[in-house]
Amino acid sequence: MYTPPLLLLLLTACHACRPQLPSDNGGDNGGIDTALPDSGDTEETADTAPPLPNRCDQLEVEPNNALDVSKAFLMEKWLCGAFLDGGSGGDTEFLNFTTTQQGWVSVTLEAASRGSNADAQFLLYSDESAVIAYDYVDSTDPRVVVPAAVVGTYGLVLGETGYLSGEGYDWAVMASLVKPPVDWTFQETEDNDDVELANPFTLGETVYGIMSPTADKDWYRLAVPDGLEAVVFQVEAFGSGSPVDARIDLYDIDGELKKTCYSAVIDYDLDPYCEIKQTEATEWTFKVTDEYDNGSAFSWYTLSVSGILAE
Ligand SMILES: [Ca+2]
Ligand SMILES: [Ca+2]
Ligand SMILES: [Ca+2]
Ligand SMILES: [Ca+2]
Repeated sequence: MYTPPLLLLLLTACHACRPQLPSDNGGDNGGIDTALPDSGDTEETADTAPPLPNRCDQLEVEPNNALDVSKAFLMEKWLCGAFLDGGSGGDTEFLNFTTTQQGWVSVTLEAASRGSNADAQFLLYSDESAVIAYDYVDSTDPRVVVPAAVVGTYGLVLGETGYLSGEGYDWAVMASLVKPPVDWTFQETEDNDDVELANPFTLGETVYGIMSPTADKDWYRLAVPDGLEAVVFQVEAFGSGSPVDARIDLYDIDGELKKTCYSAVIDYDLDPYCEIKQTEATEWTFKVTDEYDNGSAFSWYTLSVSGILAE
């Protein structure tokens, strides 16, 4: 997965601009309130407003090319817009939405899947985290599902990966509160960044972990009984909307690296799945990292370890 510069630049800008976020400035940010489509008294919702396009519940309001003109939109409804007249720098869309409770949030951006020419990407950020999403499994349309611990305003910046804009570069985005996409039996305990600090792991369990800060290392230690044929390590992350591209490094009882798992058997499945033959009682240590050392409070994974019994 490569890293286009566009949203990285915006990300840097956003960090610099954090004190001006709508949630922080008491609502005196021009444009935020007037962008809400249900406010009933704005020019955008006048009687003469054209009907909404198919599968659109609200429309983008320009200008929105900078954080100080970020436009609020409603969760659970499609917001439609276009990368239009952006010049050589492309058209960027600074948006925001507000949660009312803790939980998990999904953000889905549809462009190619709606017939648009745009290769759309987005930056999602809160006061404490940020993630950039380029694509999702087998589509150039990005989607993330992340824990939303912060109740309040989340920023969203949309961009076209090649800075392209014009006729036919439409997009639609929705932010939703969703159920947790995964189950787990225990949560990691930091600091586990060194093998000496490995969290104990029992066969049959599933851990929930966060890759944060960047270049986080999560070490685990697993006792394996005899009578097994193999041990199976299985990550769930990217395939369920996490930004994490996980990797597992497995070490034997002597501390020797025995196997590194990057992905599943199926193409495009970034979530590692690996089996390792193990018939005698022993101990494994293993480390979960992000392949690109990315990390944030949004960067979650689960890892299940199970035994395959000998015939
Ligand atoms: Ca636009
Ligand atoms: Ca714009
Ligand atoms: Ca961690
Ligand atoms: Ca760690």
